[in-house]
Amino acid sequence: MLILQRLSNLSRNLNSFKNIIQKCPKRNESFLSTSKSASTLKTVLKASLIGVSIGFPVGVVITTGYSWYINKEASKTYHLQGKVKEIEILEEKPPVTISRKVISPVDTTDLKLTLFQYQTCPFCCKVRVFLDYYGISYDIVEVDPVLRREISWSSYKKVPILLTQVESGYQPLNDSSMIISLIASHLRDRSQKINDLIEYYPSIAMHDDNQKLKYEIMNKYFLMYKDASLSVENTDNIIEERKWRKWADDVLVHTLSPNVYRTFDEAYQTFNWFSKVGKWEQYFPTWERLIMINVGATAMWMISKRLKKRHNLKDDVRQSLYDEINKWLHAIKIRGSTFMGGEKPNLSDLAVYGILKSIEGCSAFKDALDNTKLSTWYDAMVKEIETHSGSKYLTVK
Ligand SMILES: N[C@@H](CCC(=O)N[C@@H](CS)C(=O)NCC(=O)O)C(=O)O
Ligand SMILES: *[C@@H]1O[C@H](CO)[C@@H](O)[C@H](O)[C@H]1NC(C)=O
Ligand SMILES: CC(=O)N[C@H]1CO[C@H](CO)[C@@H](O)[C@@H]1O
Repeated sequence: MLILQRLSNLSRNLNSFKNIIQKCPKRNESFLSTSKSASTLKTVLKASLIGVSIGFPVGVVITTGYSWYINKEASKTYHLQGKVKEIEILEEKPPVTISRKVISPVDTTDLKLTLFQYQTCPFCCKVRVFLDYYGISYDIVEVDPVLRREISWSSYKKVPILLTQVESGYQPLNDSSMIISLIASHLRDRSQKINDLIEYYPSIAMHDDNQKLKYEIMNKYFLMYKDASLSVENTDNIIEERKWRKWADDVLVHTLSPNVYRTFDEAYQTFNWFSKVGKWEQYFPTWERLIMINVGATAMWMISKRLKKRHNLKDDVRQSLYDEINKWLHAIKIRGSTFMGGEKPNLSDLAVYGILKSIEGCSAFKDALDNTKLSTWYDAMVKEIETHSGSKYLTVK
């Protein structure tokens, strides 16, 4: 949902809209009305030559100045490059009310987990699907996407956050893909404790393409196989699984927003569905829920246009969604099996399913079912998750 983050971008968006609306028609008007007479044309040409000769250096100065400024800002943080973020651990459980408990009858792990989430955030859906598939019990805390008081104890400000009980206290885990890789590594070999595994997923400071300092979680798509020797065939499968997990986060997920907020009506319907399945009525006061729906729908509808451009979606955004889904289905077809993981789902099946599940109640999802062959794989996944079929493969220990 990224609501707040996008809301804060809203004013910037509005500004660029205003620029487009104000600039384009004016330019066309003046061109049409002056092209009739040769002398005015000459004047215009001369004026625009002057315009160009002034505009070009001004442009160069502005661009150089801007990148000088960006580099100057970046230079203040270059000494932080490569810095490893210290891992925070809590002594006490944060005082929050559990929204609901998911109790699995087949849970053989002794994991004590609390998931801080938005019900329809694709990254949170991914984590829930993973836990449900393996039949692991967990508590859920539904976070208010506007005020986010429920995660005020955390310096990491996104969801999902998975709070795990460990010997020395409560260990929060930050990112959906890291959470899944870490817990999956633990499930393969329970002698690898959460506290030990966390060392393999450090957050390291780096500068991105825009010279902005950010922390990147290392190895987030990697499982830790410690000492296990793997066959070449297994290695191939692992690489494929990793590739599609990354694709789910980097590509598939970006087709969602422009689709579910495509028109104002669709955005409004989408937020009403969020409210329903997120049980906003139950968890949040009415005024807060109405703000979330109305402001959210309006903002996202406007912002989705920009997201469409940023992620290079087609003008008909549905087509981009179908294209990506077809890419996925085609790759499974080539493998000649029900799932990417073969006869049983692997982590990439779980990730793609989780992400698509986050839009289940939107018309974009219905359209995707009608216009692609998604349903065969999707229905098979629904069954796997509902029956916690992954629990069969967990060794009791
Ligand atoms: N890479 C993170 C992304 C998580 C993320 O972007 N979460 C969104 C919700 S979908 C969020 O919490 N954004 C901040 C906000 O909404 O204020 C993950 O995979 O967990
Ligand atoms: C989660 O993020 C916070 C804030 O960036 C950081 O302090 C903490 O150590 C991170 N936790 C893990 C397990 O990486
Ligand atoms: C975690 C998991 O179940 N991974 C599986 C992914 O799929 C391959 C087969 O393609 C299996 O070998 C992995 O065990």
